[in-house]
Amino acid sequence: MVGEGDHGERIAFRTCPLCEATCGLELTIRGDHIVRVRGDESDVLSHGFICPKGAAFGELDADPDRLRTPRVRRDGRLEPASWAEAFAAVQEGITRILRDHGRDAVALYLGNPTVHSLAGGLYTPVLRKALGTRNVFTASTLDQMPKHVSSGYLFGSPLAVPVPDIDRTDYLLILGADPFSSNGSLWTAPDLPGRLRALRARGGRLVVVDPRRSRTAKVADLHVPIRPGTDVFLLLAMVHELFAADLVRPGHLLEHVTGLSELADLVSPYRPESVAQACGVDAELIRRLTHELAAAPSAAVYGRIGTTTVRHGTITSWLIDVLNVLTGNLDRPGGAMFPLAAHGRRGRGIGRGFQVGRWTSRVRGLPEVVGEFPSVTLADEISTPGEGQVRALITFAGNPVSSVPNSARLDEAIAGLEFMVSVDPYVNETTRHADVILPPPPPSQQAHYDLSFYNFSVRNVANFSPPARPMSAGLLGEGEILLRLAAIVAGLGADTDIDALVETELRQTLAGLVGDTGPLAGREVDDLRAALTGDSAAERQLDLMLRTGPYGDWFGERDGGLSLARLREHPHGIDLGPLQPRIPEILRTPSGRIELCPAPIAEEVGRLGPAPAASSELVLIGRRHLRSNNSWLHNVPALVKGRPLCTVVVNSADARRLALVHGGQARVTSRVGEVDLTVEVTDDIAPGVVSIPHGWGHDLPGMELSVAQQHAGVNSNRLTDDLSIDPLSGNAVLNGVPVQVAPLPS
Ligand SMILES: Nc1nc2c(c(=O)[nH]1)N[C@H]1C(S)=C(S)[C@@H](COP(=O)(O)OP(=O)(O)OC[C@H]3O[C@@H](n4cnc5c(=O)[nH]c(N)nc54)[C@H](O)[C@@H]3O)O[C@H]1N2
Ligand SMILES: Nc1nc2c(c(=O)[nH]1)N[C@H]1C(S)=C(S)[C@@H](COP(=O)(O)OP(=O)(O)OC[C@H]3O[C@@H](n4cnc5c(=O)[nH]c(N)nc54)[C@H](O)[C@@H]3O)O[C@H]1N2
Ligand code: SF4
Ligand SMILES: [Mo]
Repeated sequence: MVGEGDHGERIAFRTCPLCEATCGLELTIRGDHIVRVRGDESDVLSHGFICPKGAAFGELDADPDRLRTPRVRRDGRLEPASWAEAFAAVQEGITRILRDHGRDAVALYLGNPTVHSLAGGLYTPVLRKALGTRNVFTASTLDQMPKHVSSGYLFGSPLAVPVPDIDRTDYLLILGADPFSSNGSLWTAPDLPGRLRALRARGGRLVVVDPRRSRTAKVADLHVPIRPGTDVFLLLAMVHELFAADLVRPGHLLEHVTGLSELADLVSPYRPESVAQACGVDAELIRRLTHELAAAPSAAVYGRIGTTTVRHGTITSWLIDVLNVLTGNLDRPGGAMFPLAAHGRRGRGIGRGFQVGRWTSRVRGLPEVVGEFPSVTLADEISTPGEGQVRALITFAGNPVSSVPNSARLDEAIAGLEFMVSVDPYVNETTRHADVILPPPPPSQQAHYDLSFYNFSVRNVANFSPPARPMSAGLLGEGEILLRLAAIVAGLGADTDIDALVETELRQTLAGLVGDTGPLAGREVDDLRAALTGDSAAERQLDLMLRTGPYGDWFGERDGGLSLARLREHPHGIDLGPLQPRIPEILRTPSGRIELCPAPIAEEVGRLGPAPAASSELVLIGRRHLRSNNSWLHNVPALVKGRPLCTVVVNSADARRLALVHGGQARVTSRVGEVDLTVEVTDDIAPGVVSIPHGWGHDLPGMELSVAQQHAGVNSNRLTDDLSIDPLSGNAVLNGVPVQVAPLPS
C-alpha cells in the first residue's frame, strides 16, 4: 500500500525479507529514496517490532555496491553487459556443456534468500525441472535437512514441521537455538524476545539447553550447558525417563500413533546416569527436566541449529517431536502445532510416506534427500574427473564458498569450473568466479509474499507487499531472470516468449481445477483466468494459490474468502487466527498414523551405541549476532560498526590452560584448515568449547564489497569438515568440530 504524505513523501508497507520473522516494515520514501524505516505498528503479526537489520533495510536496498547491470567475463574480467549479451553468454556456455556432457554436468546451488523471495519460491522449481540434473544442492543441507527427514519419517511429509505455540504455552524447552539473536527459525514469530518475556510474565517456564550462555539462555529460568553434539543422548535419556517413570501420556494422540512399544525398547539402554558424563549434564537434572515437562499443563520442545547441524541431527530432531508426542503436547493449543498457510493445502491423512536415496551421488555415493545432494559433496562432484563430472554451476541467492564446510576446497573447485552463472546482487566470495552474473532488483522493487515462512508461523496470517518502488530502468524482475534461465537450459533459447509459456501453464492448472470434483467443477477456464489479478505472472500465480487455498474465495464460491485483491486492501496483513489442530489430516504416512519408531531411525539409534565417556577435547561451535545474517549483510555500514563481531570466544579455564589472552590473537586449527583471529575470554561458554560466527572472511581477491572488505573477519568454514555429516540427512556438521587453539605472538 502506498500513500502520499507531506513534502512529497509517501509511506509504503512491506514485509521484511531478511529473516524468518516476517516483520512488517513502514517505509518512508522521498522521491526515489527510502529515507526512514520503522516497524509497522498495525502489522497483524509483528505489531511494530523490528530489529537492527530491518531498520537498515533502506541502506541495504540502496547499497552502492549492489549490481545494477549484468556482468559478463571478458578477458578474465567481469565487465558490465546488457541483458541480451548476458543471456547470450549463458546460452553459449551452458548449451555446449549440456550437449557434450549431459544434464548432470550442470549443478544448481540454491541459497538461503531463495526462500525469502516470491519469484524464487515460484520459479526455482521451474528452473530445476527444466535443468533436469541430479546435481541439485541447497542451503538446506547446511541447516535444517535433519528436521525434514525426521518429519518425513514421523508424519509422512518433510514439510510437516510443528512450531511451539508460544503465545499459549506454559513451558518451553529450547535446545540449540538462540531466538534472541536469530529472531527464530522454522518458527515465524516476530518479536520472539517479547513473546518469550510474556511467557515468563504469565508464569510460564523457559529452559534453554546450549553450550553457550546465549542471549536467550540469559533470560531463561534455567540454562543447561551441554557438551556440543550430545543432545541426542540427553533426549534419549529424557524419553527413557518418561517410560521408566510411567509419564507417557499421548492423550488425544493415542489413537494416531504406532510404534510406542518399539520406542520404549529402543530407548531402554539410555538411563540418565548412562548419558550424564557425555552430555556434561547431571542425571538428576535430566530427570527433573523430564518430570517438569511431563507435569506442565501445556509444553513444547523446540530445537534448531545446535540440534540439526550436528553429527546426529536427524535422530536429535526426531527425539524432539517424540517428546512432544509422548507428553500429549503435539497438535494441541500451547503445545507444538502445525500451521496452515493461506497458500497451503489440507491433506488426506494418509499417503505414500517418505523415502530417501532414490539415487545416489556419483563420488561419495551419498543418498538423495528431498531430491538433492548434500552441499558438502559439491566440491567432490566438481573436482573428481569421470563420466557425470560437474563442469558448470548455476547459483541462485547462494554463497557456498562462504557457507559450506571446507570452504577453501570448494573455492578452489569452483575456480576450476568450465562455466558458471550466478543470480546475485553482489560480486562476493562465490560470484567472483562466475562467467555471468545476473542481478535481481533491490528488495524494495520486488513484490513479496512469504511462501515459505507462513508454513512455520505462530498464527496463520497472510500479507502481500507490492513493490514499494517501481523497477529501475535497466533491471529485470527475478521471476523473468529465472524463467529465461529455465528456457535456456530447456533448449528453447534465450528469446523464448516466456509470458506465453507461463500463461499456458496457468491455464493448464485452471483446466485441472474445473475438471475436478472440487468447488470449481464445471466453471469456465476463461472466466477464472479473467478474474485473476496481479501485475506479474508471479502475482497471478499467487492469486490462484490464495483463492484455491484453505481460506480462499474460490472465485466467488466462498463469501469473504481470500484473494490477492483482498490482501491488497489490507496492507498490514490479514490475521487468520490462532493455530488449529491438524492431526490426522496432515499425516501422509502409509499407516495414516504418527510413526514413532520408523525403521531407518531405529537402525541409526542402534548404530549410535552407548553414550561416550566425558571428553575434554576442544570443539568449535558457531553463533549468530543480531546485526548479521549469514554472509551477506556485512556491506551495510550500520550493521558492521562498533567492535568486531568475528572473534573466537573461549572459556576462562581454557584460556588459562592454553595461554590465550582476551584481545590477543590466536590460531584455530582443525583437520581441514586454520584461521587467525582475536580472542574473547568469557565464562558464558562451557569449558572445552570455542565459538566463531560464520559468514565472515571477506578478503578474497576479486570481490566488490567495499565495506565488508574492511571488516573482513575470517571464514569459520575453513575449519568445518566436509567429511563429517549427519548420516540420515547428509546435513553438514557445523557444531562440535574438533579444533586446537594456540596463541599467536602479538
Ligand atoms: N559454520 C557455519 N556455516 C553455516 C552456518 C552456521 O551456522 N555455521 N549456517 C548455515 C545456514 S543455516 C545457512 S541458511 C547457510 C546459508 O548459505 P547460503 O545461502 O549459501 O549463504 P548466504 O550467506 O545466505 O548467501 C546469500 C546469497 O544471496 C544473495 N542475495 C541476497 N539477496 C538476494 C536476492 O534478493 N536475490 C538473489 N538472487 N540473491 C540474493 C547474497 O548476495 C548472497 O550471495 O549457511 C550455512 N553455513
Ligand atoms: N541475526 C541473525 N539472525 C539470523 C541469522 C543470522 O545469521 N543472524 N541466520 C538465519 C538462519 S539462516 C537461521 S538457520 C537461523 C538459525 O536460528 P538459531 O538456531 O536460533 O540460531 P543460532 O543463533 O545459531 O543458535 C544456535 C544455538 O545453538 C547453540 N549450539 C551449538 N551447538 C550446540 C549443541 O550441540 N547443542 C545445543 N543444545 N546447542 C548448541 C549455539 O551456542 C547457539 O546459541 O537464524 C536466522 N536468523
Ligand atoms: S527480525 Fe527479521 S524480519 Fe524482523 S526486522 Fe529483523 S531481520 Fe527483518
Ligand atoms: Mo539457515
